[in-house]
Amino acid sequence: MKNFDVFNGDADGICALQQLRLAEPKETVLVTGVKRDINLLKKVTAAAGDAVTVLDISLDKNRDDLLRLLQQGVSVRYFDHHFAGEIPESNLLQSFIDTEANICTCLLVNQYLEGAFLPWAVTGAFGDNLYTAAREAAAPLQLSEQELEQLRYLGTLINYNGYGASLDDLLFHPDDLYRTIKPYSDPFDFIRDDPACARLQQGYEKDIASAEAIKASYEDDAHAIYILPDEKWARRVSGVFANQLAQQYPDRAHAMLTEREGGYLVSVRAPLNNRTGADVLCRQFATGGGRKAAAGINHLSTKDFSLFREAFLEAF
Ligand SMILES: [Mn+2]
Repeated sequence: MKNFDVFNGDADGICALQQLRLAEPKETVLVTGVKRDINLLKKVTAAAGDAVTVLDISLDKNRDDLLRLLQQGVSVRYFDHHFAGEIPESNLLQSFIDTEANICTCLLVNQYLEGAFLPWAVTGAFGDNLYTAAREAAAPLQLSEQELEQLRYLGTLINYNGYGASLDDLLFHPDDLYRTIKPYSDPFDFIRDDPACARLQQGYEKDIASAEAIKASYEDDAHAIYILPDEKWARRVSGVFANQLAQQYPDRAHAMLTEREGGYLVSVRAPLNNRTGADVLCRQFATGGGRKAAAGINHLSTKDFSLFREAFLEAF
């Protein structure tokens, strides 16, 4: 019998798995990818009696492969906070799904484990940009401001590592990063002792400094549009840079465009203080989609840039 751990390559996915495997140590096959690669269940070839744990990827987006596995007699345990649609009926499926805005997969696993590895849950929640929820969850730990800041920073670093168009853009393959973190039951030990943490920090600080050197291509009180170049560092940092801007300017909507193949990859964040409208805006374009608070367009051609700008200004 084989065990599979299928997890999003971002902080929420990695920190959720970290809690679970500290509580239930087990040799498992790891299946993950860059943060945007969410069609992960299709990579699982399992047989009757095998067990799959799924963390932080939409059930709706993986429905066909979930049904395939259940039909093959594979048992599945599913933790997630993305849109799920109808949850299949099967006694082989255990699901822990909550799409409430202030919940992430780490916090769901934390509930499941009754707080056994809470500092890792807090780290992942910060990484998912849920600062308020992370702080509330951390209350029983009675951490100082400085310690909370350390966990916030670690969450940001792990989250940063997941961004890229392909694995080739990343500093660490997410499964390698997980294996590096795995021995640490306490994130403060990882921060203090592991060279991988220093490596992430160096990469992040360098990339974010490059991003901060770029001037907004449009800016007013309610909007900002940034255009980043077609470079690895830009693909790595665009997501965390957008999160950082959202925290700095919570009343502003942000559009992050990364140049690619005669156009742009677009990521839109609704204002943090009014997290709605991003999906409707992006769906006006052929390759757009996403959630109310955060959405994107896979390819916006250069000639449609002004059209996009008008629609963005209109939307928020
Ligand atoms: Mn998440």
